[in-house]
Amino acid sequence: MHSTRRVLMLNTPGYLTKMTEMELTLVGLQNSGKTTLVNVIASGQFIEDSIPTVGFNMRKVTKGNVTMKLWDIGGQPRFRSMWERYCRGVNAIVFVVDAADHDKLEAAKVELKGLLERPQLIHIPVLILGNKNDLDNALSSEQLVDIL
Ligand SMILES: Nc1nc2c(ncn2[C@@H]2O[C@H](COP(=O)(O)OP(=O)(O)OP(=O)(O)O)[C@@H](O)[C@H]2O)c(=O)[nH]1
Ligand SMILES: [Mg+2]
Repeated sequence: MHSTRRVLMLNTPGYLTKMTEMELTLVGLQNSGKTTLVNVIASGQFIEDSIPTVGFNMRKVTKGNVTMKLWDIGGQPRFRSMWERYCRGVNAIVFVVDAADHDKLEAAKVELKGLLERPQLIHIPVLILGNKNDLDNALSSEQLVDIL
């Protein structure tokens, strides 16, 4: 018995075959899970005991034809004045929210609003990422939209 092999020819659009580089900045309150997310994107591993980021980290990750430069900025109040500087000129901003920490949502809202109002960032797309949705008390994305 012999197997039949099918050859599939795809006419891929240019953006899939060309090397693309993009730069993203992750911001959000401390403990929202930015560094953990970067680790998962970079190595597929959930590292439980990540330590709070002091200042920022930069990681370059290549997935297929896309190389991402990820700026992971500390979320503690003393680092928040740096956020704008690291967000300028990037392709997109990822604002990470701990969807299970209800007490911090108001503070997250204030910081998000402040960031969106910066004239230098007005044209940069922002992704709001509701994180920690594995936890029972995590809010859904619809609930986050209502609150934020
Ligand atoms: N249950 C759960 N815990 C998470 C998740 N993501 C991150 N954590 C935990 O949340 C804590 C904080 O994660 P970090 O990635 O250090 O948070 P951060 O936003 O980088 O914090 P700063 O660097 O201080 O701004 C760690 O104990 C993580 O293990 C998640 O998706 N689910
Ligand atoms: Mg961090």
